[in-house]
Formats: sequence, C-alpha cells, structure tokens
Amino acid sequence: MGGSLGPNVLITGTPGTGKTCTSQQIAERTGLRHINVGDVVRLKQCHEGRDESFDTFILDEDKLCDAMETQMEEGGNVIDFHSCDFFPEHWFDLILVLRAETSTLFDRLKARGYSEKKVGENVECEIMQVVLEEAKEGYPEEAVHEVPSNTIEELESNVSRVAQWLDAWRSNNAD
Ligand code: DAT
Repeated sequence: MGGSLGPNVLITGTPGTGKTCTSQQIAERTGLRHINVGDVVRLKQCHEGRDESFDTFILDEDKLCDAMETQMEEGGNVIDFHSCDFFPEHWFDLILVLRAETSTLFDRLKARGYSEKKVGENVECEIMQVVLEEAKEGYPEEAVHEVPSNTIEELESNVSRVAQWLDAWRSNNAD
C-alpha cells in the first residue's frame, strides 16, 4: 500500500510515552513528513470545544479525517496521535505502539504540569493497555508493533527500526 510519496507510519501510545519525540527523529532520519495530529486538531479546529472534566478536546473525528485526507492519500507521512480507532485502516502500513513503565510515565506527565487527576488517568490508561488494544483491534496483527520507550537507547532503537523497515519497503516497491 502507501501513496505516491511512500507508506504512512503511525506512532501511537498513551500521552507521555514519547510519540512526538520519536516521530520527529523518524522524520529527520527518513524524510517522512511528521504530522502531529494534536496540532491539526487545534489549528483546523477539528473539535467541539473542550471537555473540562477530562481537560481534553472533544474530537470531531470526521472533520479531522477530512483535514488529513489529501496528505495521507499521498503517503510518506509519520503520524503521531494517542488514539487510532477512527482513522481509515488503509491509511497505515506500520503502527508502533510506544510503551512506558509506570514510574517513567508518571514523572514525564508530572514534569509536563498535568494535574494529579490527568496524570492518574493517563497512567491507568497505560497500565490497562488501552491504546495497544485499540491498535490490535483496528489493524492487521502483523502491522502492529509494541515497543518500549523508557530510555534514550530505546528511542534510538525505535527510530532505527522504522528507518530499516522503510528502507525495506522502498526497495520492495522500487520500479
Ligand atoms: P508524547 O508525544 O507521547 O506525549 P513526548 O514525545 O512529548 O511524548 O515525550 C514526553 C517526554 O519524555 C519528553 O520530555 C521527551 C521524553 N522522552 C520521550 N521518549 C523518551 C525515551 N525513549 N527516553 C527518554 N526520554 C523520552
């Protein structure tokens, strides 16, 4: 699959697991275009306001998919978002689900200035493997890879893994 500019890679995981950091490094290393979906939601107003009790945006999923569609169909993107069950399945060729240890995630989210409630909800989400289950339900088993993201070595290994996968994809799909 993939579009004229190559495949699309999704980097997903609970907030704080390292999606943005990992996606940025993948983009620098491979030339894939980084789409931070949270930024698209804010800039293109793909939401119906904020849910104050959860301190998050209420997503307008259809509007978000419309806003991303042209670039996704072209391919050649690395997408970073904490949820993936509403994207069209054919958009993604490879899905990495980043995982972090509870104490690591707790420290990162605290450092981000999240409220105790929001830190607790996200840590619980990680322990319950919510994002992993969502990815497994929505995408073919062989496309979904669960990887640890606690240390800089693991970050580098995850970036290299995507770069190697992409090299193989490019040579398999060369004219
Ligand atoms: P996300 O986009 O999933 O919310 P992020 O990329 O903003 O997460 O990372 C959160 C913080 O953790 C940020 O300060 C960078 C750091 N970090 C991310 N992945 C890491 C890793 N594998 N090792 C060490 N620090 C990491």
